[in-house]
Amino acid sequence: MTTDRAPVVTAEVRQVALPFIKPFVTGFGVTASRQTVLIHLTDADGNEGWGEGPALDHPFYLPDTTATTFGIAADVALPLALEAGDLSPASVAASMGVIRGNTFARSGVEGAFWALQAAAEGRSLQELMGGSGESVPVGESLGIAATVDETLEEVALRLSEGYGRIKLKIRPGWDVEPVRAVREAFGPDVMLQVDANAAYTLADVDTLRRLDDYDLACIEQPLQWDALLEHAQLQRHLATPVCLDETLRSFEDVRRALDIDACRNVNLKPGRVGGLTASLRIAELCRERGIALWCGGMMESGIGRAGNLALCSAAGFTDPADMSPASVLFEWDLVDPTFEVEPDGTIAVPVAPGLGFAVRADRVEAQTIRRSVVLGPAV
Ligand code: OSB
Ligand code: MG
Repeated sequence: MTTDRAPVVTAEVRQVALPFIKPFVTGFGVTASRQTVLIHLTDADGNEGWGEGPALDHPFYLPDTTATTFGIAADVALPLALEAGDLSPASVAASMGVIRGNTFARSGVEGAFWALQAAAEGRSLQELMGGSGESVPVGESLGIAATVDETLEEVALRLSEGYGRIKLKIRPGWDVEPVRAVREAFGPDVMLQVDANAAYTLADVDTLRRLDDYDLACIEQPLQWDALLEHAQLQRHLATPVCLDETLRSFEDVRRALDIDACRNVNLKPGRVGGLTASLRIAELCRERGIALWCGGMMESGIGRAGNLALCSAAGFTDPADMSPASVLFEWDLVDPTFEVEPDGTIAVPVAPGLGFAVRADRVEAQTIRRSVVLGPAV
């Protein structure tokens, strides 16, 4: 199926500014600006592939940043990928396998090769990934607000729009109170969970245990980003399932976490685990082990979201995805038309061949901060 592929003729990496509607406030601080990294390929038949490496501008979520992602993608990951025997995503992932960490860079490059292969074969990303179904259920991830009333207002809005699950960002001083208020205002049937973005330590176990009273689907990343063992200790004291985000940066990380019961719920972000190939393996592992699994988000543009949407239509995904549409996050998207959440709380999975969305190359060009054209071998 991947034989006789036309060669790649252009390959470039871009750092692009996305126009945030408002800052995103979490347990790791305030994120006021959002730049992302795009990888763009064309082949000799005129097919295109776009990928996105959605690290944040700063190293307060994980060590990767927009700048490190741009540099590693341009200097190492994309040159290695171009040397892969065939251009299939699996070969590209294998050839980038010598890179340690830098998962967002590897994921962005691999994503571009997924989209290119889909375009070359005239198939959708969903078909290529073996997904099924017309749409996927989604929830909303709410940043920390100035007041509980503001939070209640936004939850009411999202529930009225159909979102099937609410995730509240928490941090010390903003945890039991907003959770109690949301549970009391919207009742027991709303699927509710929290995300601490690593803002607590084991000394906070009493506070975290109080959250057991609110029937949360999970507590996401309560402890430090690399605190695998501590999460296993914490899970023993909590009825609520621990979900890991920051700590899980590869297939092996997920396997280890499940082996020691450090989490009973998995947030899977392709960017964070190094790409869609690793993501599909993780989904299979979670399915075998009967672990709750959902697709997280990195406030990607529609370019990154395209891969996420196809991914979470594959087997193994049990819970709604973090997939706020561009209309919630940005002034506009890099794809046009972009997607919206339907009244039934789902987003339609793109069916068009290739990426599945039309990229607004004019916006990409206008928003580009820097660009690197890859011509030669890896550093
Ligand atoms: O912790 O899940 C997180 C965004 C950036 C970095 C970390 C996280 C998030 C989100 C966003 O919660 C969810 C989305 O992309 O819609
Ligand atoms: Mg998270």
